[in-house]
Amino acid sequence: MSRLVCVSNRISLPRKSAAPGGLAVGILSALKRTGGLWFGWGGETIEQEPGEPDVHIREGVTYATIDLKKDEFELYYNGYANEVLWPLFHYFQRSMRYAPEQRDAYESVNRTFAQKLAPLITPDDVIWVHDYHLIPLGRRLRELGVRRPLGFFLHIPFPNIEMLRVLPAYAELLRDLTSYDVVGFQTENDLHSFHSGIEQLCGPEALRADGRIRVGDRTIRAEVFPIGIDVASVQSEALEASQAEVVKRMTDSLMGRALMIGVDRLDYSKGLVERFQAYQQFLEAYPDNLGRITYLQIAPLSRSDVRAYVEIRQALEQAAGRTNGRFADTDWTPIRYLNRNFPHATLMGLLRAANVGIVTPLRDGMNLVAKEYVAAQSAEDPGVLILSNLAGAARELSAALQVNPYDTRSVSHAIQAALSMSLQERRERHTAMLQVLKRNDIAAWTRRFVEALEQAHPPENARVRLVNQ
Ligand code: GDG
Repeated sequence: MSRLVCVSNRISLPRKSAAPGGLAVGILSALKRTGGLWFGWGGETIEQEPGEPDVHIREGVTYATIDLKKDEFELYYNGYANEVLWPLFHYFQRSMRYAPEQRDAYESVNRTFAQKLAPLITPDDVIWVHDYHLIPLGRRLRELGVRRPLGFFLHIPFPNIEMLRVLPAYAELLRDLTSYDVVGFQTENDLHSFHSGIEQLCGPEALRADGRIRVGDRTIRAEVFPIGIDVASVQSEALEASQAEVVKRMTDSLMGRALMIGVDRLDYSKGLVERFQAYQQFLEAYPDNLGRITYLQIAPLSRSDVRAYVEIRQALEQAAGRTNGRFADTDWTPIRYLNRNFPHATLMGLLRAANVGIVTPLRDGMNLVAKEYVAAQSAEDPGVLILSNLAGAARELSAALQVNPYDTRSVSHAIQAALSMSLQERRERHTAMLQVLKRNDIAAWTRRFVEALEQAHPPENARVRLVNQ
């Protein structure tokens, strides 16, 4: 059996206090099965050139972390990854801030990743690269003579060619994706978008009838691998945490009111401004609910150095303040808005306590919180999931109350429908969704991707000729 090498922008060593987030749980579950190596940035920036990786072994998994140069990191991470690729891939063209130096830094950091990783690769390895920060890494590894199977999985949406063309280096980005042997997307939509790019770059004959893609003298696999969650672990975390002090204190403080919960990184793609608006419209349209519902929004800060994230934070503080100022009473606050982090298990306990889970991103690759909300519910008395039809998860979770997140009036009606839904309907919807989650859980996701990688035929000559070269 091959050794699995996972590569992601950021890795964090397992800590006792906090369970890692969704992507990290996925990578760890894959690595723990095969034993393997996780390579990435360790979280430190330095003034000088990065040295050799720091290597730690924990529970059979090897972690190799590198430092990155401070000035380059800013341009690569805050700049190209999060001010160019992230907004564009989420169809927020107006939030994109392009500067050529950012792209230079992005290329340079990917070269550094390749140079530091290549010497660690052994003849048994299969290499799985994660997410938009590292698209050029595969090509760079091939240039350094790496001949093992290379896979890439995109956690966020892939835009249609008409949106992708806004990126000055879009052809190079598509070319870089074709240097992998396996390219994975969250949904059929993303795969179709990738096909639209390949068709433009290589001509329609590149898309073969069996779904494979012919690029020069190579054939690559581009497929859909929707990420799942560890259902059993979320269920037991949620059940256990429902007895924890912090969750009990929260439920006691509701004084019998209904609870609606949202959990999202503070990011403009998550649709929080529109969600706050929808909640305000709900309170206006259904005044019987005044004093009878609490909306708990947990939104840990992320990417605080990027301007768009500072702006969204201000907009949300104002919106929450407006609604609370207008509707709150001496013993009731309509929105509890928190910018702090919680341990994963506590979050699962809070999700379980909520009658309504509201997940309304304006665009999302998958959205694990939607899946976690469903898994965290009690089967006897489950809550209702309101889910954006623009989240990747909407495809699998068709039994959620689906909404268009921009249509705030419909979202306000959906909140009312969720609160008044019969127990029988709540159970039927929950059972249907849980079945889907169990069928495609995190283990199935990693197994399918690793199998595809193991079947891949990397090019004979590692210094492969790529399209348009
Ligand atoms: C990207 C894509 C795709 C949240 N707050 C805390 C915390 N979380 C956990 C959640 C969940 C994960 O973080 C967030 O995952 P999402 O999928 O909801 O969103 P992104 O961070 O944008 O993830 C997304 C995902 O990658 C995986 O492919 O689904 O579309 O954008 O697991 O529970 N965890 C802890 N404390 C918190 O305060 N410990």
